[in-house]
Amino acid sequence: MLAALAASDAPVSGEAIAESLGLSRAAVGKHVDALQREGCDIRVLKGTGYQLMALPGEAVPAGITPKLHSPFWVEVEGGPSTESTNDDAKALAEKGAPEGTLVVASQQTGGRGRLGRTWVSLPGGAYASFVLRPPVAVADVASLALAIAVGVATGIERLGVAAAIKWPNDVLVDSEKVAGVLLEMSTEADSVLWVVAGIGLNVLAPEERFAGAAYLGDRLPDLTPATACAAVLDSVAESYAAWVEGGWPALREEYSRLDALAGREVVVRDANGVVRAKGRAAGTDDSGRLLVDGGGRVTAVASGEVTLGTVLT
Ligand code: BT5
Repeated sequence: MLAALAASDAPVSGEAIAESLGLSRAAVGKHVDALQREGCDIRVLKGTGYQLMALPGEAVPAGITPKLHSPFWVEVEGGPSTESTNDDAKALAEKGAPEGTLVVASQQTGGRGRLGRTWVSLPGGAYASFVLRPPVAVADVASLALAIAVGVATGIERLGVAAAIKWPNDVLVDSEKVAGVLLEMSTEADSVLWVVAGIGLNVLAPEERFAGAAYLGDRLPDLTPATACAAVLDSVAESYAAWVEGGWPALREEYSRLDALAGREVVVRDANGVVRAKGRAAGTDDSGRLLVDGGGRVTAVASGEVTLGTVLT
């Protein structure tokens, strides 16, 4: 059964497997269930068949540990499914987990975005959250999400796919969202006790694609979620180290190269939908705030939602 699936990079129909092994279709389904329980990552494509994506040890999270090369990652936890890796990492942070503690999952039942939004977390993606204890003042954490986005985008580029960043936390491929970053933190007076950073990364496209989403597997058909996640995380460890050392200015040049907004007409709204700035996006200041040039008057925006207008030439 496994051999029949492993022999093909493409999906294999249930009928073809049943015929070659002399089994009923129902028996094929049961074998697939059993292989999935053993840790094989098998995609079930309704009406098409089955595709072996990863052997045991290749799936997130078991497969990720051997693929992580940065010494930053001190502990890897997680399982096939959880409600939210951010919640799991926050619980570990509260219990004193050190910086570099990582929680990964192959799917989430309650994946979260910012401002109470949902992060669609189907199997085939990678969901990772990690504990940071940055030695900076609370106000300086503002640019950390963007620093992590730089790491995610750079990691995707190292896999061989061109990526871009839409301020403040979207990573794009072909102008569509391939990853999002969510930061949560605990503070005491002006000190940061911990930050938990979460990354949701779309790798294998599900049968029902999320509108506006990009999937790395469309560009790299052999890519597994574990490989993609490890590459991105190692790159994030680098961008985080650069940020701790030199703050946002240390990453600004790299960001400029990845900036999806540069020179474009944007409207920035706050969480209540109130317009905070309107004009041409002009990079970031030293604190990672978005600069918006509204016809000579430049506004620096610390947070908000960006809507793209027309491209200015
Ligand atoms: C984000 O929020 O982009 C942050 C997403 C962080 C998810 C990770 S997964 C691991 C960790 N555990 C969690 O529970 N969360 C973190 P935001 O900028 O608010 O964007 C959310 C919006 O992105 C939604 O309202 C949708 O429009 C869109 N979206 C949701 N799921 C998506 C997906 N899988 N691919 C592309 N876009 C998606």
